[in-house]
Amino acid sequence: MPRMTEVKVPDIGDFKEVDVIEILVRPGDSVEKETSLITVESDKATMEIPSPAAGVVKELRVKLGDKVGEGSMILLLEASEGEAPAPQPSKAAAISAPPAPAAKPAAAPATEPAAVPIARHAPVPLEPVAEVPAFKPHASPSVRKFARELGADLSKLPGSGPKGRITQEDVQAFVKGVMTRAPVPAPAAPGGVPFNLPEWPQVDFAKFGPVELKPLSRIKKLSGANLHRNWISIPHVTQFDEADITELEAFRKESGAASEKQGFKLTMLAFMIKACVTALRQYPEFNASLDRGGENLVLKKYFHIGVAVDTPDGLVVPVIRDADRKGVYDLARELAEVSRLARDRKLKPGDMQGGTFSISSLGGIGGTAFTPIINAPEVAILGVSRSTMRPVWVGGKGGDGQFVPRLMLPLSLSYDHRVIDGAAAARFTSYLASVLSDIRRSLL
Ligand code: CAO
Repeated sequence: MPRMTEVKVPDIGDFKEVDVIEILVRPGDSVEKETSLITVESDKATMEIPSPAAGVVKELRVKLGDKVGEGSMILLLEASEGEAPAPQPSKAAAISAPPAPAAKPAAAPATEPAAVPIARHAPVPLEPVAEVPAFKPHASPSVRKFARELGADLSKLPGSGPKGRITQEDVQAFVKGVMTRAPVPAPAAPGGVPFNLPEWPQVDFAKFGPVELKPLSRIKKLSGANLHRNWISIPHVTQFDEADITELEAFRKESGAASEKQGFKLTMLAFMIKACVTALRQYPEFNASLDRGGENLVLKKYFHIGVAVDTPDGLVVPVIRDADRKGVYDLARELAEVSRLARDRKLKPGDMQGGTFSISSLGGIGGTAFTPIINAPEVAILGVSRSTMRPVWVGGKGGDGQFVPRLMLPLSLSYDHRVIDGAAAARFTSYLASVLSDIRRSLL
C-alpha cells in the first residue's frame, strides 16, 4: 500500500521565516532519499531541503516566493514501498548539520544507528552570503554541482534568478549555447568580428516607478535561448501569402460531427499539416537541414511536423510523426492529444525532437500576419493567422468578373535564405495555397 508522507521544513536554525527561491521537483517526479526538494534563502544563507525518504512527489504545497519556517508543509510524498516512515528532523540535528560546501547532502555512514538518521535530513547550508566574495557567482549547491559536472564556469554566466542568482536553467542554456554554437558559423560583421554591440543598458527601473520581478518560466528561459540563437544565426526571410479556404472550411464543418462524437475537434490545423506534407513532397528542400559543415543539404524522406503549442509556461513544439501516413482525423486526434500533454506539462523531450518542418498557428487568437522564427535545424516554418471572409475578385479578365465573398487564410512562411531562394519560397506558398483551396490535390 502506498503511504503518504507530509514533508515539512525541518529546523532551520535561528531563522523563523525564509523565502522559497527554488522548487526543484514537480508532481509526478520520483525522488531518492536526500534528493533536494526546495531551496530556501534567508538574509544570511541559502539552503536546500532534502527529501526524508524515497518516493513520488504527489502534491506541492509551496510556491516560489512563499515564506516558510520550521514545520511548514513542502509537499506530499508517496513513499516507496519498504521505506521507513520519515522522521521529522530535530533541532539539535539541524543545528549540528555540518556546512557542506559541496552540493551533495552529507551522506550518513552505513553504520549510523537507525534511530538518529536526522543529520541526513538536515538542511544543507550553502556558503553564508556574508562570506561570499564580491566576485563569487551566486548559486545554490545543486546548481554549483550541476555546473561542475558539465564543466560550466559559473563566473561566466549571467544569473536570471532573484538577486542575480544563477539557476539550473541558466547553466543548461549556457551549455546548450556552447554546444550548438560550433556547427553554426556566427554571422560575421565587416572586419570578421561576430558582434560588436554596445553593452545592454543597465537601468534601475524602480527609479521611475513601482515594479515587480516575475521570474521567467523554465520553458521560456530554454526556448528563449534557442530562439535567440536561431534568430541571430539564420538569415530569415518571411514570405506572405493567402489561401482561399472557403470550400475547405465548409468540408471541415461537414466532416466535424464524426470527430466530435469521438471527443476531438477536426481543426483546420489538421488539414494544414496534410497540405504542408503535400507541399513538402513537391519542394523537398523545405523538408531538410544543413549538415554540420553547412555545405550539404540533408533531405529527409520522412515528414515529422512540429506544431507550436502555447502553454501557460511558454511555447513548446511537439512533433507529429509520419504525418504523411496519417489521415486528417488521426492528425486532429493526435493534435488534441499533444496539445493536452503540452498544457499538462507531460511532454517528454523525445516528443519534441526529430521535426522536419514546423507550423505555428495563431489563427485561433487573431492577427493578420507574423514572422515566425525558424526552429533550427529545420529550414522553414509556416505561420498561420486568422482567416477572414473578404470580397475577392473572381474570374472575368475582360470585365465580366465580380467580387465574391471568400474565406481567406493568411500564411507567413519564414525560411532560411542560405538554403531557400525567394522564388522557391513564393512557389512553395502558392502551391500550398492551391492545395488548401482544393484539398483533393493532397491525394494526388
Ligand atoms: N482562422 C480562424 N479561426 C481559427 C483558425 C484560423 N486560422 N485556426 C483556429 N481557429 C479557430 C478554431 O476553429 C477554433 O474555433 P471554435 O472554438 O469555434 O471551434 C478556435 O479558433 C480555437 O482553435 P484552437 O486554437 O483550439 O485549435 P487549433 O487547432 O487552431 O490550434 C494549437 C491548436 C495547439 C496550435 C493552438 O491552441 C495554439 O496553442 N496556438 C498558439 C501557437 C503559438 O503560440 N504560436 C506562436 C509561435 S511564435 O511565438
